[in-house]
Amino acid sequence: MFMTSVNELLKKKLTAENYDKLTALNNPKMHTFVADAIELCGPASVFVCTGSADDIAYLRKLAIKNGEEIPLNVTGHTCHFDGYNDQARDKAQTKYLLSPGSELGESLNSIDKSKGVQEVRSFLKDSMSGREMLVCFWCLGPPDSDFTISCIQITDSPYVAHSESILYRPGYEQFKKIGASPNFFRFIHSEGELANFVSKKIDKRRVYIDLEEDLVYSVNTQYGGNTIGLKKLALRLAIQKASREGWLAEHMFAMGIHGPVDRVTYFAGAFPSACGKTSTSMLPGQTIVGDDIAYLRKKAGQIRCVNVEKGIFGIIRDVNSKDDPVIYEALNSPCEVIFSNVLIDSNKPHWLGMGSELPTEGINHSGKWHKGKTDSKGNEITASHKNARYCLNIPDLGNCDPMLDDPEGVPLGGIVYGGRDSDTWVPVEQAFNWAEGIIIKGAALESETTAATLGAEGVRTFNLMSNLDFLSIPLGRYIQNNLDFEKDIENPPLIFSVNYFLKDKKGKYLNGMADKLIWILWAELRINDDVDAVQTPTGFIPIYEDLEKLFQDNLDTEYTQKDYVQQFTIRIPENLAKLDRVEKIYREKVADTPQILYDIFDDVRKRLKDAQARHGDNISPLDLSN
Ligand code: SPV
Ligand code: MN
Repeated sequence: MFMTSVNELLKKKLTAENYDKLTALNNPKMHTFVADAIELCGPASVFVCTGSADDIAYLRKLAIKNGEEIPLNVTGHTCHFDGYNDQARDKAQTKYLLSPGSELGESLNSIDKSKGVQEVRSFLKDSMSGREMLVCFWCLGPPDSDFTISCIQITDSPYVAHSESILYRPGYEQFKKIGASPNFFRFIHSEGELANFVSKKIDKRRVYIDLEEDLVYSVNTQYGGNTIGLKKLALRLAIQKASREGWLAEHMFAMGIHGPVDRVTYFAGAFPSACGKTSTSMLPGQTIVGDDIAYLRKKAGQIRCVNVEKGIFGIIRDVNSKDDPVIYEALNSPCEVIFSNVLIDSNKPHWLGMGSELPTEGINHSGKWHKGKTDSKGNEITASHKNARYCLNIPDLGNCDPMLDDPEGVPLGGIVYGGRDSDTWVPVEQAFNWAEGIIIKGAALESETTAATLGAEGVRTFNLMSNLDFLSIPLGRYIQNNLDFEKDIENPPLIFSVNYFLKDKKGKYLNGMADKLIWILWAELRINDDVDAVQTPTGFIPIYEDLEKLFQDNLDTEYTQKDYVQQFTIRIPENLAKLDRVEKIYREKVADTPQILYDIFDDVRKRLKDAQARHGDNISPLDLSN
């Protein structure tokens, strides 16, 4: 489109006020994007959100007015429903648009670019007719920092725009600062045709990502993971950008762990969805920087990290006053919260595991609901969906870390990798060094599946760095980038694995929910050289007496030597099987796996076998020395 016609179109379709707001940003590429979206999607009107209090209030009101959100009793609280079959990220229909000659490796889902663009644009054609197009500006990371990435989101869903106003920092002023620069991320979303306020054409749900253009299309869906551009769609763009520029974009929380006296040590942690990531970032007595996505950069010989977001889109299931007091408090206080896919009764939200009895009827993602209701396949519909969520501002939490918005980020002392693992890893273990941490903790991460993505639950799946769903570069290159990242860093963060889901032979969990605090506090002590450790074939584990004291001091519970032995027994056959399982995936599916991965796997396998020859299949930590 020529600039004159862009300008004419904008002038014609926007009110004078909205036109002025848009053109106060002098960015031709952005103007062309908006004009093209208007031509394609055919909205009835266009609203430009500057992030001012009035504009944000407008989005909130619109979400309620058009029925996408329902106001609840507590001031600031609303509820949104996604369609019955639109409750999670759609991995199958999320694809990279690949130009001829580009290569991403066979593990990444892609579609020929011209075919994909044509398809998704045909679904977007006139998709906003009769509705208002919302044009919003946000940024990833704190503004005015090396981490900042400017973004524009176009959507016809005020729920999406409202969620983004909670989750991201305002970007309009930042956009002014980038001037005419073409370097920003673009997201275009339409919920498509609606029935009862939810996307109707689920079979035409698509999320297509154009890495060459830093542009993502999303259509015929409302679920946040598919629609909130700055969340998982931006993570894909950021991973590619980071790879080009020498930093890391990770599916990680960030938090301050408060050690002895006034010491704060910052951690980042990667866990697949629904494996304890948010609850780790919310550990009692600690401070949260972020719960989902972090950017890591090297600065002055240190690795520093920011939360890309300023809010949480967290799983609400099992949030109760006992296990998650800080979140529970916010969910019951007058502040801005969007509940999604919970059960509503008398204008109050209810969810599985909230710690009180649930009503036997109400409204949920299936419509009018009563206990025992089944869906068309005969499956019982639970009161709230297992992936039901809340969306709130981190500064509304009592434990918000003061460094949340620091443009320099927080200095990282430790990195944690964890998954849902019933039988292999011990509750916490420190890798011997950076490379081993990246390879046998991060790149070997597996998890038993949960409700956060569509598909069967409870299946053990490979998920390196918990970032597999979002990788936009070949897996081997991603691993190599992680390995290289410690270069020029004098004291790289220590790398740990954690496992909150270890079970005994009868299938009973060996740890309580609260125990995770102890594993992380121990890691904090290790980083600061305060405690010694026991050496295993795969890393360093705690000495019993240190855990005994940590349990006593922090949870006021007795931690017996029997607990310790049971939890920290090194399960050799399971560890060997895991290495074989994961290595097979790399050999068969990841053509560019760095050789060092196989070398480290071989070293570790040898150490495990030597230990097995000496001690047998199950090695008590008491038989290992420090
Ligand atoms: C996750 O599933 O990892 C989430 C929620 O954080 S989503 O927005 O769906 O990605
Ligand atoms: Mn996530």
